[in-house]
Amino acid sequence: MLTFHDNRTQNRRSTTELAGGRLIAPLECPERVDMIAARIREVGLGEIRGATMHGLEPIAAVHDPAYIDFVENAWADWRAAGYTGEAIATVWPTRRTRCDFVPRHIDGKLGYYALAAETAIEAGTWEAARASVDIALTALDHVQASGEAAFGLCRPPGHHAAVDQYGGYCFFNNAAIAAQAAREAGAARVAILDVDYHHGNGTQQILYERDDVLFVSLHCDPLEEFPHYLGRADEIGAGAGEGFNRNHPLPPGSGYAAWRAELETAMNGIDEYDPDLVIVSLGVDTFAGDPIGRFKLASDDFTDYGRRLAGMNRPTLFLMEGGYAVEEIGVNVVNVLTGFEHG
Ligand code: SP5
Ligand code: ZN
Repeated sequence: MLTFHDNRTQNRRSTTELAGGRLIAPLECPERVDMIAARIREVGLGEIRGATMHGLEPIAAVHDPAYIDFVENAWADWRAAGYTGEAIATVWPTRRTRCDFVPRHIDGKLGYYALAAETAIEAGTWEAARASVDIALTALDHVQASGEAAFGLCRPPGHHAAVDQYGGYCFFNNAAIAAQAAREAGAARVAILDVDYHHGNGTQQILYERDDVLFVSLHCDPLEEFPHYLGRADEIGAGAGEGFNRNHPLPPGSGYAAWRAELETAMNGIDEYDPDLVIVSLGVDTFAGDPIGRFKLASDDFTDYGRRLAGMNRPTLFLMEGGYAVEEIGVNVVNVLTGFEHG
C-alpha cells in the first residue's frame, strides 16, 4: 500500500497543551509521524510519496471562509496583541451569551472558533493543517486513479474540526474534505468509518444533514470522554441526513471483543449503504497503552480488524487521526494496514 505524506506537517511544533490544570508537552507531536514512517519502512509496506498542493478550494467546500481566514491569521493576530505564549482560548460564547457575531479581538475570536482549550495555535499551525489536507487529497487521488487502497499520513488530525471550529488537536477535517472531493469527482455515495477512540464530532456535524456521505463512528461514550457534548447513539442525522449518522459509543475499559462486535454492526450498515468509497478515520488511541484512551486493544487486535476491514471489499482511503502511545504507534497503525492488505 502507498503512503502519502508531506514534511510541512512537521512545522506544527506546539509546546503547550492544557491538560489536568497544567501546560504539558502536546501529545499530538511530530514524533508520531516519524515512528509511523519508520515502521512503514521497516516492514516494507510500500513507498512513501509526497503530497501535491490542492489549494484552498476543497477546504472552502467544507469549512466556513471566515474560519479559514481565522486559522490563517490567528497566530499573527495573537502576536500583534502582545502575547508571548502560544494562542490558547480562555473565554467562550456559552448558553447565556451571544454567538451571533465574531468579536474583533483575538481573545474573542479564539473562543468563538475553539471547541476546546487544550489545542494551542503556534507559528507552524496553518501550514501544517493545510499540508494535512493536501496529504488526504493526494491519497484520495491515488485511490480514485488506481482503485487501490492508500494511506494518508495526515497530521494534524481532522475529525474534531467542524465547519467553523478547531480543537481536539484538529483544524481542518481531512476526512470530510476528502469525502466532499470524492463526491465532486463522481462518487455517488461515500462512507466514513471513524475508529478513533474519540467521537468524530466535527465529521458528524459537517455531514449531519446529508445522505450522500454516511458517517459511522465507534468511540468512547461522550458521557465519560472527550468531546463530551456529541457522540451519543440517539444522534442519527437530520433532514435528508436522517438515518445516515450512526454512533456506536462504548464504555471506558472496553476490550477488543466488545469493540469488534460493534465494528461488525458498523460494517453491516456500510455494506447495506453500498458506498463507492470508504474513508477510514484511523485513530489508534484505542490501544491499551494509550496515555489518554481507555480502551484495551492489543497490537495484534489492530491486525485483526485491518483484515476485517478488507472484507468490506471497497476502495478504501485510510486517513491518520489520533493515537498517542508514541513508542507503539508505528506498529499499531501499520498492523491495521498490513492486516488489510493480507485480508
Ligand atoms: C484526534 C484526537 O484523538 N484528539 C483527542 C483530543 C483529546 N483532548 C482532550 C483529552 C482530555 C483527556 N483527559 C484524560 C487525561 C487522562 N490522564
Ligand atoms: Zn482520538
